[in-house]
Amino acid sequence: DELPRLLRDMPKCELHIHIEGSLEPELIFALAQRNGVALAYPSVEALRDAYAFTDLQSFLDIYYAGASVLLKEEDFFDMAMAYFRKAAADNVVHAELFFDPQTHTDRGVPFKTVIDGLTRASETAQRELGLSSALILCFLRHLSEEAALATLEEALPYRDQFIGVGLDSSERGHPPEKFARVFARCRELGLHLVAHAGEEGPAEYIETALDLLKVERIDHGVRCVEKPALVERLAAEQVPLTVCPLSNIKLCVFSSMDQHNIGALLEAGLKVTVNSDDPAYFGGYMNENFDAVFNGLPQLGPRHAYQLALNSIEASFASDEAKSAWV
Ligand code: ES4
Ligand code: ZN
Repeated sequence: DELPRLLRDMPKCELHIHIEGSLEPELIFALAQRNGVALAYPSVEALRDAYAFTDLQSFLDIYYAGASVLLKEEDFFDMAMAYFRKAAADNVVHAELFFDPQTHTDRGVPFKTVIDGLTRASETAQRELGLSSALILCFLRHLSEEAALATLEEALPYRDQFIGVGLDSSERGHPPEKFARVFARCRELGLHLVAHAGEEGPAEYIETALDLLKVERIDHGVRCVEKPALVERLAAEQVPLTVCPLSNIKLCVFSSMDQHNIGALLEAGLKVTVNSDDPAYFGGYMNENFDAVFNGLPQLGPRHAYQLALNSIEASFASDEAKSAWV
């Protein structure tokens, strides 16, 4: 069977990866030691054993705790380089990385420390691995819009080091319209716009993200199926959905991979992509996600694999010139 090799070898883009979610337990412990940070877990094994999530919030609590070891520019560099090596091994040719500056600035880590470490890793990955990448700044939706606006102001001196903004963290009770003003400002600045919507939150959040925030892609979006008219719209407008299959299983959005709707969405003509979300927490990087999807949904074959890879290239914010080199 050629399918496993095709999944592994085809060039692909990753469009939904929280770089703080690539922090493996071993690196968390190494950075805790290097920085003299105390952890609530006695060992790597004990930390990994705590990765049993019931919903998004139960994950976010442990994800923010893990990020507490990141203090110096070198820490952000080491974290991103570890991810880039994994991505390159999976034949990811281009990655767009989410980062959560508020998680760090609220602990007293300067914005510059965060973005300079990530930028230096991005440049190193291009040079040493031939992997292109870009950064997308995410606002934490459980915090206020005023806090997001302040973060944007802090980020503006580094405008050339990121290509867009997104919206992540706790979805329910924090609808897109809460961030209408900050997204309008980002739009004026010429930034790309994306938002998490329809992961745990309702299908309406996908509609308001598109109509009020004017996002270009929806992160997750799997709950669109609850509104048939929305599914039709997403297909007609070819709105990319950055779906994260292993994440959805670990956070109990679907009970198992054979229940996942990615195959149905793809068959319905939506511009679906496969992504790892928080690979250190959810059981794998890009190729583990592709393997899990194609093992769990045996109706999918090489034609679907090719379409998913093509979608990821087309839905990326890379230049047309770069894209034409990958197809
Ligand atoms: C996230 Cl899976 C997920 N959803 C929302 N926000 C996040 N931040 C990191 N991972
Ligand atoms: Zn995500």
